[in-house]
Amino acid sequence: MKITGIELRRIKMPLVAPFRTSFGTETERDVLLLRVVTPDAEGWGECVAMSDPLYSSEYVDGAADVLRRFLIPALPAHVDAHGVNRALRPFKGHRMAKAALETAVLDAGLRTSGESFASFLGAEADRVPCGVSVGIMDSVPRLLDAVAGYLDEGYARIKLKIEPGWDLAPVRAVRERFGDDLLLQVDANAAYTLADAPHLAKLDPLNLLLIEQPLANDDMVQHARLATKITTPVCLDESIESAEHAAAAITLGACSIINVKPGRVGGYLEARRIHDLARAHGVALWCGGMLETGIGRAANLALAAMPGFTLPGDTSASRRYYATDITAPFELDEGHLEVPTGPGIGVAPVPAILDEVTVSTEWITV
Ligand code: NPQ
Ligand code: MG
Repeated sequence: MKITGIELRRIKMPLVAPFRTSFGTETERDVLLLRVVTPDAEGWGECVAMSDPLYSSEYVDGAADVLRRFLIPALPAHVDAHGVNRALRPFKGHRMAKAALETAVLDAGLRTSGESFASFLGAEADRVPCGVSVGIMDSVPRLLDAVAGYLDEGYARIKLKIEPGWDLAPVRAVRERFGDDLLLQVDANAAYTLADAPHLAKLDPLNLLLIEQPLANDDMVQHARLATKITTPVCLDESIESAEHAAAAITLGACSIINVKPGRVGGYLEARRIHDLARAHGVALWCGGMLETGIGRAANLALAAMPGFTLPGDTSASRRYYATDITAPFELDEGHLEVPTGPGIGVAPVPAILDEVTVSTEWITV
């Protein structure tokens, strides 16, 4: 496939409500979109980096810079997704930028051949159960109202963001109010240290599905220690940036569950490697979320439909984050989202909506 050029487009999407995690509060999503243009088709990719390097070291301006300065110029004249992966391999890090480029090229190629992203990945389900991530709130009553609202919408699983000072009381309150059958898990975004193990063990009686990334991203050994001190299963998010990291975590016993985010691991091909590895080791997977627009959401649904993804993901409906999505909105149906079946990722931005949220565009000839 020959690439004519690539458009970098910055959009600004207001969130329906502020989203607070242990690393900060977001009120709008600053997104970099890639549009790969070929003679036969266009492909889309969404970069999941945040505007500030708070979740990981990547940030949107940095991703745009490395794309225009190094990654896009390294593409061969004729390329497929595996070729992109190979061409980008010499450059260290910048996995979210690489993932966006690989996805856009993959989408263009699949649209040309007429195959869906789900079929390409080896997905088996045609709909996936969805969970929702609930931010840190000002008070427990507000949290209970928010959770009640999401359960009314049909979400199959609730994830509560936690941090020191916002953990035992809110999680206990949610468990007490909504009962033992609620699928409930927590995400600390690296806010604790191993010294907090006795405190985190107080979550044990609450029957959580998992605790996600309790310790720092580079604390793999400490996560293995923590896993022996608490009964809640440990799930890793930030720590897993590649299939090699996943193999190390599994060998160490640092986690029994992995949150897979294609952006964090450098793309869907790497995400598929992690899928195959984890499945072979009986490690459960679920698809994470980075407040994606419909573009990233569509591709994540294809991933979440692979057979190793056995837990509900953070693949929420469009309206969880955005009053108006840039694609046709994804809407819950009995707690599930449908996996797109059209060629490529199966969705495209609505031009008028996209123009309205666009802050800047840049065209790079390849
Ligand atoms: C997580 N996501 O699993 C993340 C982290 C996260 C859905 O909980 C702007 C952009 C704000 C990306 C806040 C969920 C964000 C963000 C949190 C990602 O750890
Ligand atoms: Mg997380």
